Amino acid sequence: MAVKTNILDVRARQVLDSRGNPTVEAEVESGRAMGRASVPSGASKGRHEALELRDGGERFHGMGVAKAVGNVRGALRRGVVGLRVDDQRRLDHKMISLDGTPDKSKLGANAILAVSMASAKAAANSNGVSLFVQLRKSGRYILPVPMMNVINGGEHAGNDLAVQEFLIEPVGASSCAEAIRMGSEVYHSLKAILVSEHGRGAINVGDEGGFAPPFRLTREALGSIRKAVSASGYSEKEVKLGIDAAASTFYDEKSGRYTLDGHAMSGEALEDHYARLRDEFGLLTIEDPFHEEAFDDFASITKRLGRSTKVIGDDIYVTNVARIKLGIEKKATNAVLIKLNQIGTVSETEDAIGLARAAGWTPVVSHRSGETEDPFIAHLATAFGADFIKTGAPARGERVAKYNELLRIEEELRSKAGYAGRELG
Ligand code: 2PG
Ligand code: MG
Repeated sequence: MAVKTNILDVRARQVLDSRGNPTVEAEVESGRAMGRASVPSGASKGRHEALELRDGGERFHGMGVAKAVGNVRGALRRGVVGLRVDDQRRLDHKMISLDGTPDKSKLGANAILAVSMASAKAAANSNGVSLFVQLRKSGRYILPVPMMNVINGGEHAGNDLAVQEFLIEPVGASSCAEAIRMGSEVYHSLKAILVSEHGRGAINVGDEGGFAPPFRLTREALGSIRKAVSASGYSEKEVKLGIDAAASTFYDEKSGRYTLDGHAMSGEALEDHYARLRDEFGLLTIEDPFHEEAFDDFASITKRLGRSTKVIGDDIYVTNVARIKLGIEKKATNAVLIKLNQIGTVSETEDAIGLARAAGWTPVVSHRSGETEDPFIAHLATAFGADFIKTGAPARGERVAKYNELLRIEEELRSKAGYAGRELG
């Protein structure tokens, strides 16, 4: 006989993500409560990510996830009904073994992750606690520094900026709520500066809610953000800048060169270019400076800039413990981006964060460019003590869903919560 905390039923459906593409939403029902979760989807994906199962064919231009939804309703439901809703590891490992492939390509990482996340929420709701408490029950919680993507380029926007993301990081705030206020103020100052200097067309936004001005050069984008920080009354120490180059997207495998800022560059020349940008703009974070297999180039820039800059690996690691281990061996970076859907279960995501922490690296919990209104990652970042959370501009519903959830979490924790900012500045 099932007790009240066992999984009684699992449901799933197709819903739309923020780019208007279908994605998987699942519901896990325990005797006491229900948990609902939906999965995000990337545009600049790492080659080694777990597989996002898409239908192909004509419906939704091939982007349908009816097969993944079918897998939740069929194989996954049959496999997990009866398991304890609060034994996340057992549940996740059951689904991993039902799939049986290294990249979750049989059932789809989107199917498996939706159930994994929904189950964590069902457990929290069954116990009457917030999700972050369910994910980690003890210890002092530290709220992450928001990394807000205020200018979009690369595959996230229709402009000519090769660098994908230009981020503001309010490390000088005294709380997460204050950081979110500072971020919103800088975002609006930037909007005014872009309108007055480049006209109203410059404030159209990209996939993550950041502006997509008609710039070509990395320096133009960073320069206007720096102006916005100062126009908002903040110093460069209080609000740091960062970039996600997503360099695989401007790397040409044939020539071995990167095309950025009007030049085709070798890895070495690109490192020099980043070093100059770092010196000029005091970049606190540089994500994916090189393509996703360039462990040695990553190690070289980390050695050179890593004392004061977080070199973050995203596409190179894809939240995969085996690849992060390789990175640790090679001293490739000093920080790692964490995305649930790159690996496909909550437990494996927790393991990736734990491994990074043990190596002294900085974990950065991240959204995807295609998101839903699900605020799961706000809880994940709080529960596992991520130093940063990257979840887009302080605008657009699917982005602010996460920032607003952090406000609620901080309010719930009151003085019991710290803010990760100060030590990072
Ligand atoms: C990234 C992400 C999120 P995408 O590269 O870090 O900002 O983009 O989801 O398109 O991979
Ligand atoms: Mg990235």
